[in-house]
Amino acid sequence: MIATQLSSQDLMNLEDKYGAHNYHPLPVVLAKGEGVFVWDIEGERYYDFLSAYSAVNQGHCHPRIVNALKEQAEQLTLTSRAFYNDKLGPFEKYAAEYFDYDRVLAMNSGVEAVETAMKLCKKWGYKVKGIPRYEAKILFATGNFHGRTQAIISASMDPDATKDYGPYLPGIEVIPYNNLEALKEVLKDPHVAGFIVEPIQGEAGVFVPDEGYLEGVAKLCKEANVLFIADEVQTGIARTGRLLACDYYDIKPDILILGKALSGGVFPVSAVLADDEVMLTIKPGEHGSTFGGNPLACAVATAALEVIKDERLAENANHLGKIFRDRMNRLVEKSDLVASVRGKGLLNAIIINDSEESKTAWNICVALKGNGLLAKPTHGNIIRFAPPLVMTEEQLHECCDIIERTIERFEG
Ligand code: IF1
Repeated sequence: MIATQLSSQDLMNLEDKYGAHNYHPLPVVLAKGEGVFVWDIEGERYYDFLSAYSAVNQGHCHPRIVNALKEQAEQLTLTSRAFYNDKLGPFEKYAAEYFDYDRVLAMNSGVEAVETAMKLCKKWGYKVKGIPRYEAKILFATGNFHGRTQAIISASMDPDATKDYGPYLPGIEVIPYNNLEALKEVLKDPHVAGFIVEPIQGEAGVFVPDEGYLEGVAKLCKEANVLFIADEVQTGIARTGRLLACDYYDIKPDILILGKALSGGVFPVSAVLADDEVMLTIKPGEHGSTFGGNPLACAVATAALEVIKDERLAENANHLGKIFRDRMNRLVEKSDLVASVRGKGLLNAIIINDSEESKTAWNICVALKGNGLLAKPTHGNIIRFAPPLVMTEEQLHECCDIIERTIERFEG
């Protein structure tokens, strides 16, 4: 290492001194990524079992996506939507056909796409459903996570996300997740415009709802003339072993929200998809963003979606996910520390047998890091495991060995 180079500790100190203290990262400073691996600045290699919260489904620095970025960066990066660009239309057509919707509205971050879905939902509520002016309500589920803006945290139940950020946005009602009776009851209210829900709750700890729940949601919403809106920012784009988590249940949301892996983690790209009846309620000048639909994002997102199909990443996630849960279930039987494993495809979590306030899950993640695998606890005693979907079966077994070995040593 050259003498002038900063150490991991120096770099962590810089963030501590000059950055906002809004995160508590694992003490590792990454400098390079390729496929399922990342390297820290000392050159130590790790399996990445977070994938930037499921943004890097296609693997780090996927050459095809990075090439699309490079090529487009030398041509045209941003025009704003004041003018047309030659990449947006082709991307919209590709993505609309890919996910089977009439139209696409491109934004940047996931939370912006959720905000966009809320605005679309309200517009539709007033203009199509005929809800009296400013009486529209949007339903959310307990345990939800949809991002960090003022509007979105108004639906959150998490004190960390909401405390001292009031007053909150009105017109939001939170109902219990995984509970069709509660939904049925609240749908009696004719002012409900939509229900925004994650098919599998990520932040809540990879909570997979009961069989029949999502089909029930789709059906009840349809009967009540309420929009069923799926936030697939985290579950979408092959992560759960299908292109969309909703595909498991053969249901099609009225509004589909995508982000994260839509760009393979290369660049912030998000999108809202809907059919004409919903999407065309927003007229010119009524919504937008400087960067939304920029040519760089469109080139990157098109490549990212092509990679998902061409490399059959949904199929791989489905296959490897079964192996992963099998291996973890064997660990559950052997170990007192691991209470259970749950998930679909390569979105999984193990539940550590300890109180939510305990540091056990955190300490296990620090030990995993020492053994060459990066993961992060969510909600105290839950560890999420979400590697890039380009992993091989052999690599997955090696990772399961690392997890097993780490946890066994931890017990001893
Ligand atoms: C943070 C969790 C993941 C999301 C769903 C919208 C968004 C997210 C279902 C907003 C974002 C993130 C953001 C990140 C942590 C993270 C997360 F742990 F909080 F739950 F992924 F697991 N809908 N999820 O999961 O997308 O605006 O961030 O692009 O610290 O906020 P964004």
